[in-house]
Amino acid sequence: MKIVAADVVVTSPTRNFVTLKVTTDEGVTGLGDATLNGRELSVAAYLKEHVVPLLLGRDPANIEDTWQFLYRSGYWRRGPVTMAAIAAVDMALWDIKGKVAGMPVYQLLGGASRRGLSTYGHASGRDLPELFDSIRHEKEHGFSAIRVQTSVPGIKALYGVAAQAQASGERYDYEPAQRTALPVEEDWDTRAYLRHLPGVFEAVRNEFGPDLALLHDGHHRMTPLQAARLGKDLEPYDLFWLEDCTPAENQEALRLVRQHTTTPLAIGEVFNSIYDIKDLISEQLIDYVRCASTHFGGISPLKKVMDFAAVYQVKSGFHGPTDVSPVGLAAQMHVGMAIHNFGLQEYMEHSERTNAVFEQSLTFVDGLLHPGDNPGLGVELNEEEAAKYEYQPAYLPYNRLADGTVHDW
Ligand code: CS2
Ligand code: MG
Repeated sequence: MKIVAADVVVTSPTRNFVTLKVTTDEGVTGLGDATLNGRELSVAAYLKEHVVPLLLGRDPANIEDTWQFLYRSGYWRRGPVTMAAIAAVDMALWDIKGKVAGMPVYQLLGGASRRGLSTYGHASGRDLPELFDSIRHEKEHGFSAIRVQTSVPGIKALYGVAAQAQASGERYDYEPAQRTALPVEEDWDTRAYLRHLPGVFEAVRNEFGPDLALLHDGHHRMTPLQAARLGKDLEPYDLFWLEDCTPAENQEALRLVRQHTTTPLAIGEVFNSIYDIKDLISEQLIDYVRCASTHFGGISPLKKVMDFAAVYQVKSGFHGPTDVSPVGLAAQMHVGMAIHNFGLQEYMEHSERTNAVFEQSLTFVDGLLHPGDNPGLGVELNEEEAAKYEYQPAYLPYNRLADGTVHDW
């Protein structure tokens, strides 16, 4: 079998998605996600200009060889643009392999290690009553693990907090990338945040009892010492994990945090390769790998990093926001089904419009997500629907401190 075409499809149903569609001479097609939130067109160009010409004529069966060829022959390795492009090819080839074999991809990765994937939902509130409503809403939706984000007095806009109360019956459609010509500026004050957050978790624990798994995303904003203090302060409320407590590029930071707290740590959504996370795993400085198939080079490296992590009892907690497309989500669901050291899957649910563009076989029943048993990844692109939505520039917000200094967002 030979690859005869590879097309890059950019569509923007409710947000921008970049998808690679690989076609073989036997008419089998495979999909891959190449979406890099806020920088989408750079990956589309990388694919179109530099990857597609190399794929034509190749045997789609040789996934590992194609991955190594794209990684090594490019000379300039790693980075989110390169790795998202390679990820899209890797996913598309696994999709094709599954379709040829007549099996869902998780079967090719070793078969199912569980009935489905435990997931966590997102709750947020501008005050406690709104937060409690949001948590109830997520529980009713089937989630037994919930990420809790809250407004902080003195900070106007805050990451992960919905701008409006969740209307009853409606899911929280989380959309931080805004379709504006320039990134929106937000404000930040770490001391105010550190003072406020433990009280919120105390109130949530008192209200919802000891069973509910609670998570929190620090979104890269603290210094190592501040993170260590927050981890300690949150210990009485038994978090499932504290995510991205410090900026991920400073790996040493986790060593300091770890020495001070037993709050479990999760990190990795911005990582692109095993080299970003190997020391954190082997030194047992983290508990959950947050990498996403799309930004980590695809299914092949994600499966490998999890097999490496298994040696150290580190589990998965793959990044699943709405900017990972249904194709990227499916790719990591198949990995999650197969590996023994699965932990928890983030699940935000895509909008109806997105789901009309990407037709999916996934199911979500009683909090358990399953990729379905269609051959391949279980996602098909409805190209007519996709063509209705043109790309729209969108940016993530950014932060400034009170004195005007730019801060991590
Ligand atoms: C996040 C994301 O889901 C998460 O944990 O940190 O919402 C993140 O901000 C976006 O994926 C950025 O594109
Ligand atoms: Mg996060």
